[in-house]
Amino acid sequence: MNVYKTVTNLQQELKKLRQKKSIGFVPTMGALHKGHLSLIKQAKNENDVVVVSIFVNPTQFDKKEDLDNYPITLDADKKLLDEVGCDIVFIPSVKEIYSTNIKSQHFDFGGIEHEMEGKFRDGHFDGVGTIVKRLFEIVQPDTAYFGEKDFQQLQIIKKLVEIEQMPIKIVGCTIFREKDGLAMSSRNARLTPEHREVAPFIYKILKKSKKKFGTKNASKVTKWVEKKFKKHPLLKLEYFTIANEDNLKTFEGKKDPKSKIKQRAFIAVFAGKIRLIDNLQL
Ligand code: PAJ
Repeated sequence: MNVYKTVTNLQQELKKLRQKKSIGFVPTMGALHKGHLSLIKQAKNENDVVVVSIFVNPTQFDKKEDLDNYPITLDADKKLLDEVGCDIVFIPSVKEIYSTNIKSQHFDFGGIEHEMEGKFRDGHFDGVGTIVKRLFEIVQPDTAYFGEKDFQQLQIIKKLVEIEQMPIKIVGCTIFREKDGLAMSSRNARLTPEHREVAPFIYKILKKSKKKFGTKNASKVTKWVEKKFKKHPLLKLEYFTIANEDNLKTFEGKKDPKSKIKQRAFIAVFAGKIRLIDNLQL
């Protein structure tokens, strides 16, 4: 596996490869776990060459504390990437990416940026759009892989390539979970043992909501979830929303099995100081 820290060196290598080989790309912020690796394995199956980037992007953090506490495990990451057969890893510095102007570009993603995460994380999707656009320009992959774990992010990236007219196929990958159902996340390692023990409650509630949504309308299911969390001693609900997958607008009615538009339940929960998100197609 080749490791590159500068755009120039990476592009020199990619220029040669691009003539004959398809390039799959998986952008990450490191602290890799099996969720990330599942994306890389899929990219590996579908492309000749796999590029992974590791870059903790400062402009997508709305809280400085969150950025400062973001886990950095570069040696372990490189080992995992090697084992899973990654060909190229790009680990740029902040200066390499942003020069001296560490600012986001402002994007209009047609409204999906204002729903759910957009309401609670100011400027987050401008930061994500800025870094992914920059990485796409640098790597110019044929296909890029994103997890459904961050479903709103996945939809934003699909919109980004459309707006910027980038010839890149965006592939969404299913959520990889712990045995007890907790969605894998770099943040899980920061949970206290008590919070880690109760965290699978989030996925259990999502599954129960799915069952209930079969017969009850979405607002009723939402109220039921809110009541469940009010009673929970350790987990604090930030939001639970049933929304359309395409425009991410809140859906309040009953499930229509004939409709082409699917709904998904989205949830954000505080387990102590750690914010966890998850979602499930209904
Ligand atoms: P990061 O949180 O490191 O995630 C990198 C990719 O892994 C994202 O596409 C994310 O959705 C996916 N992922 C994380 N946990 C997953 C899980 N349990 N199952 C499946 N996929 C999972 O998301 C980011 O970084 C950044 O915002 C980034 C896109 C790199 C831009 O900075």
